[in-house]
Amino acid sequence: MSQAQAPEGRAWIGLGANLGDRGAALARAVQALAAMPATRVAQVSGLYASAPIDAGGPDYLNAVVELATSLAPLDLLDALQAIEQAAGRERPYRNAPRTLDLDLLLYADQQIACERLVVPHPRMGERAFVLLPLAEIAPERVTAVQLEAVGDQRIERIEGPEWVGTVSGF
Ligand code: A4P
Ligand code: MG
Repeated sequence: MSQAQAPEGRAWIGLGANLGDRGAALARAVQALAAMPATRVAQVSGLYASAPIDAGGPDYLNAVVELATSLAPLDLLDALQAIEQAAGRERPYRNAPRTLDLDLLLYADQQIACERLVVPHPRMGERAFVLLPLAEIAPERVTAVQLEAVGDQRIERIEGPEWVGTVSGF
């Protein structure tokens, strides 16, 4: 990893898991995010259980984390993918059930479109499992119209932000 330094800015990461010990995987992921170079965890949303969208398999656990980071976007993506791999992520097909998915949702106010990275995440605006936890910690980044549009998706907030400390494995 080149670890090019950018001025410190905010980035929001979507966390999801629907295989294995999902809560422990997400809690360990937050710990791994906090251990990335030039990065700290600024905020953690509550923990949500959600029905799979555009995918099959068991229900997901989802959350969103706000980072303060000096990593440049592609270095941040490299670090996220390394954490996914360490969590045993396999990619048999698109939207396959997964032990851990880390998506870069937003990087400051930047718009990025290159082969490996599109930011804002192109599907985030249609997904309750992103919008609800994001609205908790960054309400200015989510609109009422977006929230209304995903109102029919099955999702439940099962814990507040303290889940990070209470789920086993952290
Ligand atoms: N990539 C491009 N832009 C980004 C970005 N902003 N963040 C590229 C992360 N990666 C980005 O991702 C494939 C490639 O996308 C990466 O190599 C990267 O270069 P992946 O994680 O390997 O594959 P994927 O998970 O199948 O795709 P993706 O895009 O993560 O899927 P989605 O669209 O996020 O959907 N339902 C519920 N309830 N909860 C969920 O968490 N997740 C999905 C995954 C589907 N349904 C779900 C959930
Ligand atoms: Mg992904």
